[in-house]
Amino acid sequence: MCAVYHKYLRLDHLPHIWCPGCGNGIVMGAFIRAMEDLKYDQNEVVVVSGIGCSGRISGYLDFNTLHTTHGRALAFATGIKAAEPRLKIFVFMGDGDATAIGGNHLIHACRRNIDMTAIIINNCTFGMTGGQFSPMTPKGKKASTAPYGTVERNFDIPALAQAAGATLVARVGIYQVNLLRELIVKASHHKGFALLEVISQCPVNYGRRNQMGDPAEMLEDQKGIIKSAGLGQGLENYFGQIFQSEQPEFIEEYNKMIVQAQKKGGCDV
Ligand SMILES: Cc1ncc(C[n+]2csc(CCOP(=O)(O)OP(=O)(O)O)c2C)c(N)n1
Repeated sequence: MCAVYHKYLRLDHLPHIWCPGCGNGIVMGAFIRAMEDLKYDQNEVVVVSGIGCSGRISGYLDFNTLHTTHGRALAFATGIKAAEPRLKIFVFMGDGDATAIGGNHLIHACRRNIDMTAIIINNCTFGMTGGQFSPMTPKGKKASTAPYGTVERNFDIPALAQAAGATLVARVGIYQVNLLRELIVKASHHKGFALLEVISQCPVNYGRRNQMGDPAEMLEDQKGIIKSAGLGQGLENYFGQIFQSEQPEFIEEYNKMIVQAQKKGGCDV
């Protein structure tokens, strides 16, 4: 990586823990390039992550960072934003982190339309713990907990987020790394809750079990994953920005309520 980007990395924390062919490093690379485009002061950026292989991203980045508990990254991020609204918040989650144990936090962050950028790295599995099926494992695919293939349907993350109230929603594949960089910039400029689903690959705990070939072949396969993810939602084969709207943002609304309550001399509770 070009030395200009080294300032965004905690070089003393490298080498990273990710397996060869993993998509997490590609997402992190796109993120630091987007930071260069955004020209934020590193001290005004907060990177929050949950637990999982993808959750390690916060440890390698030299911003204000918080590596939180499994599924709770958005809850921590909400607290930070409420306390210091001037900060630019980016939240990294795995698909298990965001849609299984953290699924409730996800829908409510969308509903509140709180101003932050959430990035779900969807490798279709619980990667760190050995490849259990997650709510994003496509039906029929094998997992350590589904040796004959899972019988459940997966969520469609963009459709879920849009229905729950997120105001910018996008889906991008790992191989579309420049588009990912652009979408991170756009999401950060957006006032409200922006959600990016990055379709990624876990060659070791998911690809190998499903005979999906090498990491390059898994990148080819991402188009198919996107097709099955959007089935029936009108989002088949959809890459890039899917939805954007303008809705009141949570912190702004909350502050308005405080001003009103103070004018009236307090609430009657
Ligand atoms: C409360 C709690 N439950 C379970 C775990 C075990 N755990 C650690 S990482 C992980 C899987 C993470 O999978 P995912 O979020 O998809 O991220 P990936 O590792 O694939 O990037 C689990 C279940 C935990 N650390 N904490």
